[in-house]
Amino acid sequence: GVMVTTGIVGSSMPIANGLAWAAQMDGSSRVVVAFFGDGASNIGAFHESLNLASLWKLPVIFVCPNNGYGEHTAYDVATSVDKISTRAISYGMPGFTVDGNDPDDMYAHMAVAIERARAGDGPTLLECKTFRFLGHVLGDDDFYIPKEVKEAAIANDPLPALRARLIAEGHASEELLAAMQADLEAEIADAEAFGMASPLPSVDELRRDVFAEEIAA
Ligand SMILES: Cc1ncc(C[n+]2csc(CCOP(=O)(O)OP(=O)(O)O)c2C)c(N)n1
Ligand SMILES: [Mg+2]
Repeated sequence: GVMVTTGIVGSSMPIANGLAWAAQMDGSSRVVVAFFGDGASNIGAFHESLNLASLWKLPVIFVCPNNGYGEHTAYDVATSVDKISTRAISYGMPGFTVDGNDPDDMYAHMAVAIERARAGDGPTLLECKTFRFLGHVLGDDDFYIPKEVKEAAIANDPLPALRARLIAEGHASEELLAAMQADLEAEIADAEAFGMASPLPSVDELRRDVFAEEIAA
């Protein structure tokens, strides 16, 4: 169900609207989830997309992992609101700030948003607070992130915490999780090998899936 990824900041939202509109026209129960960063929420496409999605009650969920930085720019110096979720008010849709590092909080909010989308009530905006452990690009020494802030975030890494919790609550054993991890790593390695061994796509593919009817080059 992963329809598209793109390197253009803010471009996931209009695309998600198109896919959600298609789902609505088909009368299917599909729900579309658009991911984008805190920086992307300052791009025009964010505002246009939320407006249209709300107006047309599209089955889409706008999920913004707010990691506090857009490239090398801290949230506070680039964004006019304390919480991105409040921007939902302008477009007449529910908006929530969620602990993006807490699986239970994420599950609960996504469940409500999916139910709302499927019921034909329209979109939801979820701002999911998180952090990033590395700089924006390779070779970026992230000098612009206060050292203690980063250290505190790493100490609160949600993945080891979830792993420990799954074991403590008896949902999984250490052996099961290790086996799952090994399987997934092997699958990723296979996919990478397949990609590297595959021929480059032909130029003819450039226009494929762009228009309903193929337009001759
Ligand atoms: C339209 C556009 N402008 C600028 C860039 C360069 N750029 C790449 S990532 C980025 C910052 C994105 O920040 P955010 O939305 O917070 O996403 P994050 O990297 O934190 O997930 C920028 C400005 C781009 N890819 N596309
Ligand atoms: Mg960001």
